Amino acid sequence: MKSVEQRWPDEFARLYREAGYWRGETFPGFLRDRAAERPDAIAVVDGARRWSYAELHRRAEAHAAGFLALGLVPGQRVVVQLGNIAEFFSVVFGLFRAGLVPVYSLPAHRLTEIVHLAQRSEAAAYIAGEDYDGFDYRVLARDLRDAVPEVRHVVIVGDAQEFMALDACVADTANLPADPDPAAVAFMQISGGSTGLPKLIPRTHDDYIYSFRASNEICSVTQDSVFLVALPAAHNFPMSSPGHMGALYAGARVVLSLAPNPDFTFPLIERERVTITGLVPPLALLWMQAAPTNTRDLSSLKILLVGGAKFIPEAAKRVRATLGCQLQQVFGMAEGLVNYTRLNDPDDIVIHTQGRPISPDDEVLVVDDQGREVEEGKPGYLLTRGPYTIRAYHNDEAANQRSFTPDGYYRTGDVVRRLAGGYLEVLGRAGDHINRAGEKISAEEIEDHLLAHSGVFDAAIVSIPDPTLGERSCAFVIAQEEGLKSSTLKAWMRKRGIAAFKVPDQIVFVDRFETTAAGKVSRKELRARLRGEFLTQNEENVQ
Ligand code: OOB
Repeated sequence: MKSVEQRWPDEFARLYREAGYWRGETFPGFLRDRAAERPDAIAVVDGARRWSYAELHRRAEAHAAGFLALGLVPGQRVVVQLGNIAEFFSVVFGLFRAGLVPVYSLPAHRLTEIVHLAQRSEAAAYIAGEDYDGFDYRVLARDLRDAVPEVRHVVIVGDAQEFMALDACVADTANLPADPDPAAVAFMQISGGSTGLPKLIPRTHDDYIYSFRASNEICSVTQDSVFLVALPAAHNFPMSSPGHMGALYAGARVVLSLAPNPDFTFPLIERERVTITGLVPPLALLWMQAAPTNTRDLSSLKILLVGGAKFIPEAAKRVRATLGCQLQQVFGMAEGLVNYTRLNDPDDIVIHTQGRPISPDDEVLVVDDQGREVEEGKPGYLLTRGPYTIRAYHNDEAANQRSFTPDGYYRTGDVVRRLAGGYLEVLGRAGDHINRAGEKISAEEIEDHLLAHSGVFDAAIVSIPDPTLGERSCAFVIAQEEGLKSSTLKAWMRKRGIAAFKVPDQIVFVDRFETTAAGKVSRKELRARLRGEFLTQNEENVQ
């Protein structure tokens, strides 16, 4: 089994410690501290369930002992697939306490993705809920065990059937090991990058805690805050910007919503007096649309963070008037770097930029095709390194070669302009992924699925602007089967065991892909050309 690590060169690690970014704190350590300081304060609200800090801490410790009693060994990886339920927290804090490494998958993921994550991380266990949003994860667990027998343990929240129930996964905490090393990897996030299958992003206690501790300051999160988790809890954005982890670090209250739409969230905002939340742009639009006819009291809401995809200025302008709260734009990535507009920034900055980095030691370069820095105000590719940006993916040498410069900068793939004061405006991206309502879909990954269909000769996936989703996916397909229909192909894709958001929104059949006189074009050029042709032909249909 490969060990999981994330290392910065010594001189950087020293600088980050000396500057006070890395303080040697750990997840189990801060939860224990909060539980000691404010045992009765409510940490997590899930429907009618309200867990205090003492309760969350007690459960996490018992599960930590339970996980180790199964035979799991510190350092092993555990794929976690839980929705917005309280057990998300008792499970992950239990894993942290045991020195086990959660690999965060999304509830929308299906067998293909879970198998990939389990294999790539060499996971020894899988933890899921019995069902969520109408899907039975025990079925997925059975298929996973067949596909990857190395996943020896399955723990299910709720009715576990033949598996181990989370409630039963408890043991005496007397023999728990010491807290993990703050420089060790605490968990792995997954990348929504542009090539192939998701990559694993190892984040350490030191670096991640810094990112949300500093975010708390930037977003004024204190123990009196109430943070609503409207997006999937396993996403990096609602986890750390400042997110549920920032809120728990502050000793604040985390309120879970099963769905992000106003029918679910507005009553929760009223009932729990929510003060801050984060949304992707399409949801922010939906909330603003619902606000005029809403009868719920949203006056407690002070801050709305919007990020994950570009929030257009016309929409950004309307946040305060419609929802009565202050907007903070967030431009971040699971690999690290996060930018915020600040609470005291002038409207112009808040509306037109995606903020500036968290840390004075976030190094940002905006470069041209040759890697030379461009002038302020000119578009270029964003490269970054810093105290909470990874230096390498886990177990993926090819991706590491592509995604990091020799001196350790992460190539974000985003095209930005740097403005006065270090503010960034996101203009687009270099890589071929579709940013569908904040979910990143790799063109290559979907093309590979389509090519597996016997009726498909070739396929190219492109992003098309969409008025509600921001972008939607469009597959150009050359069929080699008479009468192949897009509905058939979509239905077939749905059965491939992939997240539903990856099924192409639209399929356009074409006879051939144009090539240049010189012969074959690259996939990248082909996608760009198809996209261009589609947009010119459908000018009035797309935004
Ligand atoms: C967040 O993280 P990821 O890893 O799902 O996606 C990162 C990518 C960025 O490289 C960029 O292409 C895009 O998502 N993005 C934005 C954006 N925020 C993210 N593009 C335009 N405007 C924005 N405000 O999406 C994420 C992680 C932490 C905080 C916020 C978002």
